[in-house]
Amino acid sequence: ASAPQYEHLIVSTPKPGVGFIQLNRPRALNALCTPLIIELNQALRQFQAEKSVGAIVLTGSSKAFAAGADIKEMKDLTFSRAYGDDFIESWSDLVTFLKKPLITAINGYALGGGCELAMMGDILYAGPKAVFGQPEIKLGIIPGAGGSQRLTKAIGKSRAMETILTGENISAKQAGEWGLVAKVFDTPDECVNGALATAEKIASYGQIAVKACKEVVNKSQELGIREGVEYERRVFHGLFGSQDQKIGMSAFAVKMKPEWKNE
Ligand code: CO8
Repeated sequence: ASAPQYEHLIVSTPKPGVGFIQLNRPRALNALCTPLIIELNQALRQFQAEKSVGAIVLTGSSKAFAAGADIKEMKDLTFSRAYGDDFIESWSDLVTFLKKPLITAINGYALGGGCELAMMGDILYAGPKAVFGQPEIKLGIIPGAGGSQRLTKAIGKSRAMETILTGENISAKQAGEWGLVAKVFDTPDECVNGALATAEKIASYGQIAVKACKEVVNKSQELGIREGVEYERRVFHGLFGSQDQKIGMSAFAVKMKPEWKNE
C-alpha cells in the first residue's frame, strides 16, 4: 500500500521493524487539533497492521511534544456539541487498539492533552528540557484524555493532586525521579535516538512474545495482584504453544542466535 500523505505528521520507518511518527504542527507547538488526532489514529493503525513493524516511536519537536489539545478549537465548544459529537472519543482509540509497543520520546512541552498523549506510551523517554503538566485548571476545565488516571497511577495520588490542582509543571529531572519517564537523556536527539534504539531492540524479538509482554504488564494496571499473577501464568503457559518458544529455547541450548518466525 502506498504511504498516505499527512498534513500534521511525518511518518517513516527509519530502522528495521521500527515505525516512527513525528507530530508536525510547529506553528501551534503541536497543539492536538482534531485533524491531527485523526491522522495520528490512521498512522498508528497503519503500523499496527504492518507485519514488518515491531515497535513504534512517537515524538514531537525539540520545542514541543504537544502543547495540549487545541484551545482555539475548544474555545466555543458547548456541552451539547462535546457530548453529542463525542468530542475526544477518537483519543481513547489511540491506546486501546494498539497492541504493539509504543515509545513516546518527549522533548519540550507536554502539557494537557500533550501530557496525556505522552503517557499513552508504553515507555516514556524524556529529553533534558521536557516539561510535563496538566494546566487544564487554568482554563476552567479538567484533564479529559486520561490524565487524572494515568498521572496518578504513574506518580502517586499526592503528587498527581498537586500537579493537577495547581497546574504547575513537572521538569524532566523531576519526571525521571518520580518514575513518570523511564529515562532522561542529555539532548533532544539522544532522547529520540534512544527511543528508536529501544524500539529496534524490541522489534528484534519474536512479536508473539512482545505482544504478550505488553498485554500482561497492562493487565497489572487493572487487576489485583492475585488475579494478575494468574492471568500472567495463563499467558505464559500459552506461549509454549508458539513456535518462537521452541526457536528461542533451542537456539539458547546450541548457543545460536534465534531466528524468530513470529508464529
Ligand atoms: N492550543 C492551540 N494553540 C496553541 C496551544 C494550544 N494548546 N499551545 C500553543 N498554541 C499556539 C499559540 O496560540 C501560538 O499561536 P500564535 O502564534 O498564533 O499566537 C503558538 O502556538 C506558539 O505559542 P506561544 O506563543 O504561546 O509560545 P510560548 O513559547 O510563548 O509558550 C506555552 C509556550 C507555555 C506552551 C504556551 O503556548 C501555552 O501555555 N500553551 C497552552 C498550554 C495548555 O494550556 N495546554 C492545555 C490545553 S487543554 C487540554 O489539553 C485539555 C485536554 C483535554 C482532552 C483532550 C481534548 C482534545
